[in-house]
Amino acid sequence: MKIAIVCYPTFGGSGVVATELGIALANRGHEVHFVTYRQPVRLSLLNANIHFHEVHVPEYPLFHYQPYELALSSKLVDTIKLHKIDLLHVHYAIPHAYAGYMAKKMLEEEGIYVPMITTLHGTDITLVGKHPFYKPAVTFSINQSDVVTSVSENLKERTLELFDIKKDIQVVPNFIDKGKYSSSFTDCQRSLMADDDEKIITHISNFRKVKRIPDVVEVFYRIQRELPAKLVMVGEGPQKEVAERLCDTLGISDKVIFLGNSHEIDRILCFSDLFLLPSESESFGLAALEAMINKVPVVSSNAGGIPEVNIDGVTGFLNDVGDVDGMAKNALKILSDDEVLERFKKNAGESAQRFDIHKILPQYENIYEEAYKSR
Ligand code: GMT
Repeated sequence: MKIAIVCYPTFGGSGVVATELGIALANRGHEVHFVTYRQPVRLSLLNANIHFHEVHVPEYPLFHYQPYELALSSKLVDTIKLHKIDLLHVHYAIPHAYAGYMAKKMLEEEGIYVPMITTLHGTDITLVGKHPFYKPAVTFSINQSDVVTSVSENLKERTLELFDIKKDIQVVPNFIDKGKYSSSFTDCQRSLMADDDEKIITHISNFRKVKRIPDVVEVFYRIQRELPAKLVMVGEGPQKEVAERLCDTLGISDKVIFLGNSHEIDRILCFSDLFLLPSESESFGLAALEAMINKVPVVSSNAGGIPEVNIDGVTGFLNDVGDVDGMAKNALKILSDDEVLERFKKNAGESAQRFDIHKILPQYENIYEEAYKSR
């Protein structure tokens, strides 16, 4: 099939999922066209089946806000016509489902019918989308999608609670390409980060408030009082400075390494002993899954869809949001005994395989085929 994918091209989970999906579809022989404002961070164009179409939004002084949705919907119309696209898959409802709907309607005027699949990712529903300023448009564009998918059962439930949705929502969980990690490199450079006797705790995110970054530092503070440890913080965002200041206040700056954004998180996870994800809300927690496939146990909050990924007492532990004492205790349960740590590492790696891309990709392909047939 010829598939147009719309996503955010950034380090965020929805962009990563959309990009990895596109790459996997291209490897299966589909022709994939990414339409977005920048080349997605995980996208390499070295594949004859992958195309990238950049959406330009020219600055015009009259516009206080530049109309991205308008430019995106026009770009979609042109791309779909020029490349004879069969199907449109938009990731993250705002504003992609809205722009996709407009493109569909414009194309219908010319007798071209292209089904639209909308995948809900989380904050497009639980944080931004439910705001009264956006809610009517989000509800409308979800209801106008030909197929709606969500990345977890929990996100499906939240969407049905928060919006007046008339469409069935199919749950297609996020996935991981095990093949990418199975090579587990021989040069995992643990010694660059920590001494032999130190445990390495890792957090990866976009450092937004929803991730509860101060909780990561507080949990680590409690851990390092009990055993030698380092904290590796990966990512960029508004709460990074808050974290740096808190580390300074707690006197642990020399034990915390801030690495910024990274394209090579597997090279960091390969030497990690534990992953912390204390988020306020999380539709799925792709970062936790990426940790697990690298055999890193997860101590997390029990928010949103995280319990569908991190299994309490098996792949890590779950605590209530904000329970930093509980999270630290559970982290120490795993880290204090090498046999226990090995068991959790093994469990994490095995459990992550539930989300192997080869199990999830056919679900998307079936959805595409059904949508295409009923157009
Ligand atoms: O977590 C973020 O803030 C980024 C956000 C995004 O839109 O990229 O992530 C959401 O989508 C990911 C991929 O489906 C999920 O794994 C994350 O759990 C979800 N984030 C939230 O719900 C807060």
